[in-house]
Amino acid sequence: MASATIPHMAARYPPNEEREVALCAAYEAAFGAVPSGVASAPGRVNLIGEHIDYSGYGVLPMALAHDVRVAYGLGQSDGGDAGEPRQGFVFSVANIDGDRYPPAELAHGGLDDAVLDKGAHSWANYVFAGYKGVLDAVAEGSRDEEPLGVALNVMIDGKVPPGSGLSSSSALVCASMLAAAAGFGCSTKYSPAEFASMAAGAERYTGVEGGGMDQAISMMARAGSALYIEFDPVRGTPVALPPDAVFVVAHSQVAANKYYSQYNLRVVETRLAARILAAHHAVAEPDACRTLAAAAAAAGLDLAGAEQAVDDALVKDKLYSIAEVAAMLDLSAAEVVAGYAANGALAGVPADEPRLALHARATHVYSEARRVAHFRAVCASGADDALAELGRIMDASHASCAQLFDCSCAELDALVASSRAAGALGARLTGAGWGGCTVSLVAHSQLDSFLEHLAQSHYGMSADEAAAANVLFASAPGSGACVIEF
Ligand code: ADP
Ligand code: NG1
Ligand code: MG
Repeated sequence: MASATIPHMAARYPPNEEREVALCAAYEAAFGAVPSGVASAPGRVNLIGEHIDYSGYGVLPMALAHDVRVAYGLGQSDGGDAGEPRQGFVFSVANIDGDRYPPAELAHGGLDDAVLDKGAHSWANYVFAGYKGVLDAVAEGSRDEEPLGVALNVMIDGKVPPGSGLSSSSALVCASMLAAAAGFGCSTKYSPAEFASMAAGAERYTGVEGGGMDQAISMMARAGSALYIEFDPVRGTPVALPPDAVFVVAHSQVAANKYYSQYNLRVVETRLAARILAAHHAVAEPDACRTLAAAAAAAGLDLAGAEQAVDDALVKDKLYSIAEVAAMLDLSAAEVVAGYAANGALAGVPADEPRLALHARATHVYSEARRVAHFRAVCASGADDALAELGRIMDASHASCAQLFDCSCAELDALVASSRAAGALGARLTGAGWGGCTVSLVAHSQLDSFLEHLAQSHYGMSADEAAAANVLFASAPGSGACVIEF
């Protein structure tokens, strides 16, 4: 049964766990007060279903043990009493790794002037985004004349490798959101699914037009199973993985920052493909088809039918220009950009430049959604050859990501090849790609030899050294976000 709220645990202060001791000491040093609690949220590894959440299709991630922790406490109000609301709210943000992530503040007088600068990448924006997501939710239930905000201090300690496709960004947004919600006194008011949806919307304030997978698994995970996550509305179904399967994460050692990647461009390509499919099938409300899932549903197509429809409506291997798409949709080029290219994804692209690989992107999405269904069916089957079949599905996913979605890179492809040579039954990139990590499926009996072989062949070190360097580790389905209150 899904839990009604994010788990809250009471704990004595000072804590005795090593990481929490250091985090709380850093908080005390920075803010001269004792924190009220610590919110934590995990990163994840996605097993199958890449780049399809923002097209409305279900995905299958599991939470990692690696998490982001946020110590929080109310700041000083103007009157000097902790927690007293005031007209000018200050949200003070600091990081245990202050050299890399310097302190920052979001000062505002209400909802309207709590604005993030999407035009620049800043680590603190992910923290501000979590706070602003709570502010938005609180604003819905408040009266206009109420000053809205809370004076809050937070200290961050993140252990999810950043820019690695393991969702450090969403772990940071989710943990920050829960810390802010605790500050606002509403951290038990929303369900994990509601928080997941709030956090997915909030992370878009950073300028990345993401789906909802990462926030959903971080808020909703339960130890012991992967989660099949569906959208609109967000919901999760636990999936038991075969007992002899181990999923191993390996790092390509290429950093992949989503803010600077082609991520938003992919979102636009899938949206445009959806709109063209809807027009091709003369559906009743084509403008309502913002995702490939919506377009297939409106046209009454199952996934195999949708893949066929892509062949009928779009030209294989063709790169479309904005002007060509505009002509197909009976719009101007400016209307295409204004209506479909969120967060400046087409900024600076000349209207007649052939840039949009619509057939390939849509074919990936529909075929990947089929692979997710196949993967779940194999997990449920208990068949003798289940692991071999899951491995084949993962291999096919990687090929589709690399060839059709163009989100791999030479280093990821090489790591996938090394992983197979080391004994993986299947391997693929995980997360957005263009660097970051792979996930490999390994039979439990082969785990030690796989880790040793891959560590030596790919990283030139022992398995223990690779684990210590956080570049190669076996993962088990971890638990979701929680709040510890002192
Ligand atoms: P991913 O989610 O795959 O790790 P993203 O590019 O989406 O990659 O997010 C990485 C960004 O998240 C970093 O550039 C940084 O701004 C922020 N971030 C992640 N972890 C931390 C951390 N521990 N402290 C501060 N910022 C972090
Ligand atoms: P990463 O690479 O972990 O930031 C991103 C998106 C997901 C999903 C995957 C690709 C965000 C917050 N995350 O993950 O929604 O689209 O890429 O499957 O944008
Ligand atoms: Mg991310």
